[in-house]
This record gives sequence, C-alpha cells and structure tokens, in this order.
Amino acid sequence: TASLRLILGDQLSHSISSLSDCDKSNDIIFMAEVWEEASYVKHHKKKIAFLFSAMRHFAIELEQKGYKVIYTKLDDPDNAGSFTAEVARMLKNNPLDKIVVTFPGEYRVLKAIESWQATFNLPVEIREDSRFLSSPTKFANWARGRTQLRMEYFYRELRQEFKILMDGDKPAGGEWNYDANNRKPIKSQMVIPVTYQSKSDAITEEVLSLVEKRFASHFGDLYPFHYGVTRIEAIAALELFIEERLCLFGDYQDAMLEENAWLFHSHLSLYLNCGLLLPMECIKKAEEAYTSGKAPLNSVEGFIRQIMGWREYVRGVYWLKMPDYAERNFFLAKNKLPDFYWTTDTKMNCLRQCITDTKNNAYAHHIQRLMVLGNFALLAGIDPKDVNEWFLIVYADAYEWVELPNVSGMILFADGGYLASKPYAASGSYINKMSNYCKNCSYDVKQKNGSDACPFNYLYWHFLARNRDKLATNPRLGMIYRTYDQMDADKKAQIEEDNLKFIANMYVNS
Ligand code: FAD
Ligand code: DLZ
Ligand code: SF4
Repeated sequence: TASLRLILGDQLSHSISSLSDCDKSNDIIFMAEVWEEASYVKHHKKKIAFLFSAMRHFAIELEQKGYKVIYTKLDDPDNAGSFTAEVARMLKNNPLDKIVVTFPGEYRVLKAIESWQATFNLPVEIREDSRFLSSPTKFANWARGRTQLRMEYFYRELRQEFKILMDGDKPAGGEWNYDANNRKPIKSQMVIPVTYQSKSDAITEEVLSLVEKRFASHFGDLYPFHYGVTRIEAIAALELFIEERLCLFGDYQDAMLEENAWLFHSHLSLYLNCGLLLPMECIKKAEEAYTSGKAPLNSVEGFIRQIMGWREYVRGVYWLKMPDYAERNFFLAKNKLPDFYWTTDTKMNCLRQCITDTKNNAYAHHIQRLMVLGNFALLAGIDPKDVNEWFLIVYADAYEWVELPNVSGMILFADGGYLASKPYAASGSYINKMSNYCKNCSYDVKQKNGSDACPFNYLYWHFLARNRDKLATNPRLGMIYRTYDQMDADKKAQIEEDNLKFIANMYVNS
C-alpha cells in the first residue's frame, strides 16, 4: 500500500508523527501553499513569507533524506487553492490507498480533514501531535470535574511528570514560582544583546518577491526580513538566546522599552509553533543553563513555565472548549476595533509603539500584547471577534490554538473566567511603571480625568463600573470595588463623561 503523508505549514518537524513509518519508496509526502490558508485572515506579510520559506526549505530537506515529496507553490498555475482541493488533485494524479496526517493546529482545519474519508472514500488516519508534552485527551482528563482551571497546578504536574527543575519530589530552589523577582522595569541605557538575525538565501528571496506581489494589501512590513527559516537557523537562535539573554529573561520579563522591541525575550515562538524547534529541547537547554550555573533560577523557571505551563495549558483549553470558545463574549463587548490598530495613528504613545513594533516585526512581546494592546481592547469594550482577528493576523507565531485562548481567555475574559482568575485590566500607572512610553505621550499618565488625562485611567474605572454585576463577586477584585465606592458622585460622573467622549472620538482622533 502507498499513502499520502500530508504536512501542514505548522508541522515542519522531522520527528512529526505523520512521517514516523513513512515508506520512502512508495509513500508520497505532500505540502502545499494554498490561497485559502494564506487569506482566510489577511496575515502579516512577514508571517506568510516566514512560513512559505520555512515550508520550502523543509520540503528540500525531506527530499535530501530520500523521501518522495510533492510541493505545490502558491503561484503554480494548477494550484487548486485549498487543502481539500489540493488533496483531491493529488489523489487524482497518484493512486494512493490512505491519507496520514498529524492532528492540525486549528479546529477549522480538523473539520476539513475529518470530512475527507467520506469525500475521497479513503481511510484518513489523524495521528496525535507528539511534539506537545500533553495531549487534548490528557488535558480533558485533568480538567474533568474542575469548574475553574488554573495553569499553575497543571504546570506543576508536568514538571513532576517530566522531572524538570525538580529536586527529588520538591521544586528546585524550594518554590514552584519566582514571579515576584520578575517584575523589574528596564533602563534605556541598558545594553541588550541583539537577537538572532539570518541572511536571506535564494529561496527566501523568491518567497519575498511572491509575497510582495500577491499580498501587497496585507498589513505589515515585509522588509527587513531576518527570521531564520530552517531548523539549523532556529537552533542557532535558541542557542544565542540561552547564551546571551536567558540570564536576564526573568528580571525584565514584564518590562517594555520604547527604543527596543526585543529586550530579553527569546523570540522563539514562531519557530516553536511551526515545528522548527521542539518545546522539550528548549526546556532542556534552559534547565541545563541553570544546572551549569549560566543562568539564575528566576529566569530559567520563568522561561520554562511559559513553554511547559502556558503553552500546553492554552492548547488544552482550546481543544477542550472549541468550537464554542470562539463565540464567547462574557461582557457583551461590541465596539469595533479602531483603525489605529492598523495605521498606528494614535496619540497614545504606548499603543503607537506596540503597534509599530508589531507592524515592523510581526512580533511584540508578551507584556506589550497583554498589558497594552490587549488591555486597551478589554477596557474599550472591543468585540472579541475583531480582537481575535487582529491578533491572528499580525503575529508570525499566531495560530488559532494559541492565539484564541490568549485573547479570549487571558486578556478579554470573554470566557467568564475559565482560563484566567481575573481580567488583566490595568490603568496607566501599570504601563508607566513597566515602561518609558508615558514620557513621550501627549497624554498625562498622572491625570485621572479630563481631556489631557491618560485614557487608560478613566477607561479602567468605567470598565469595572459597567461590568460590576459580572465581576463584583470575584474575590480578587473586592478591594478595587471598595476604592471605587469611596469616590464621590462628581468623580464617578466625570469618569462616565470622559469614557463617553473618548469612545465616541476613538474612531476619528485618539
Ligand atoms: P518568551 O517571552 O521568550 O517566552 C518563551 C516561550 O513561551 C514563547 O516562545 C512561547 O512559545 C511560550 N509562551 C509564552 N507565553 C505564552 C502564552 N501566554 N501562551 C502560549 N505560549 C506562551 N503566543 C503565540 O505563540 N501565538 C500567539 O498567537 C499568541 N497570541 C497572544 C495574544 C495575546 C493577547 C497574549 C497576551 C499573548 C499571546 N501569545 C501568543 C503568548 C506570548 O505573548 C507569546 O508566545 C510570546 O510573546 C512570544 O514571544 P517570545 O518567543 O519572545 O516569548
Ligand atoms: C498560516 C499558514 C499560511 C499563511 N499558509 C499556509 C499554506 O499555504 N499551507 C499550509 O500548509 N499551511 C499554511 N499556514 C499554516 C496553516 O494555516 C496551519 O498549518 C493550520 O492552521 C494548522 O491547522
Ligand atoms: Fe499610554 Fe497613558 Fe502612558 Fe500615554 S500616558 S503612554 S496613553 S499609559
């Protein structure tokens, strides 16, 4: 028998389960650049270029290993435009007995794959994605019977199961979590090692001109393009991070700086999510840096928690709660996303900087996404559908399994508190404490009301006041509501008025 081994764009790992028993002389590996995937949302130009170039490099590596590979480029005149239509075309040209594919990263794609057995009258084997440390089934078992999930407990179990940063049955250093040490603001003068930058080869150059031509109307800057596109380059990026930035990753994990978009973060998510890096190898390398004394525990534990904890946890929530999760809107937020999320044209310097970084790099770090871009969308009552679409478009690491729970669960609290214990709502003072954005802003972070006041200040109180019926019982918000109750009626009326004015103006001039 001969089977079709389909490799999707985010499955670029030589150890992918769909290839484990691939017969080099009979089976055909199939990869396709399809218009449907590249345009179902209008992805950032850099994201498309990164993925197409990485796919093309991966296909060549497979050929070099002796596999039979068929690869459809986007501009192939016979390209049928979608996964389903391309698989149909493949099967017409090559008599095959079976389709083998690894579990995809999006519900939408899973549903398409599940329909193929009937459409093509062939067995379709969907294999577990063993690159992850947990699985949808294991997560569902863990979640059963819990009304509220907490990442921290899930993460501790994985630490124990895989014996990572463990001292026998105790966590290394005695604590599971060193976050209290990981909230230092950063100074402009700080020397920050430059992140990994690759040089484009002929394959990348060809993809860049394809994207320039075919996706001209998409958001984002295509150039300069420095992302790695092969496993060798991704490993070089990982090693550079471990050598030069991991040691201070923890200290400055929450900091933001106008002059530097990258700071001490790893910038590895795009490689991890398309399969060029494996989560366990990143975890092991970081653990090694701790045991060999190269990096301190607060940094190493913080980094490992992001990958072993958050990354696995959000994937579990996604598969447990789809398809309903995409429809959740706990606060019934219905404002449209303001245009400045695309144009960068806003007087709010924090937003302008974070959107500009995103436009330039298809990257912003976690606190920019959470406490500026996401926090504003939460406070301004933007419709979760709009917010999710934006986040799925603009980042090179965005696939729905990881984007949706972070946006709807972590930042918008659209799931009513299933993923997170409270909304990450914050006023301007948080942004001022953790960044230098406020210094160059037209608004005054210290002013609470009026036309010069930082909008985050009154939007914050208005958000809490208008959603009181949904949030007041949350024990973590009790103190904040007591502060609100102590405000006099004039102050409350002022918040109401400022909010009203701001939202009305948001689409014209903000
Ligand atoms: P680092 O700070 O160096 O962290 C190391 C790794 O941990 C990351 O590479 C990533 O794989 C993992 N990680 C960290 N935080 C999370 C998290 N919350 N969820 C899942 N994995 C995490 N991450 C994505 O990969 N794709 C997305 O589409 C995405 N959308 C987000 C949207 C919002 C609103 C928020 C708040 C977060 C989102 N994240 C997303 C999570 C996180 O912001 C990015 O993973 C991180 O910024 C990537 O940069 P880095 O590689 O430098 O991460
Ligand atoms: C994100 C993306 C884009 C832009 N284009 C393609 C593509 O042309 N071919 C492909 O196989 N994958 C692409 N991807 C990634 C897919 O959307 C991703 O593999 C699925 O969403 C996972 O379920
Ligand atoms: Fe952002 Fe407010 Fe600071 Fe301006 S003053 S940068 S709007 S937090």
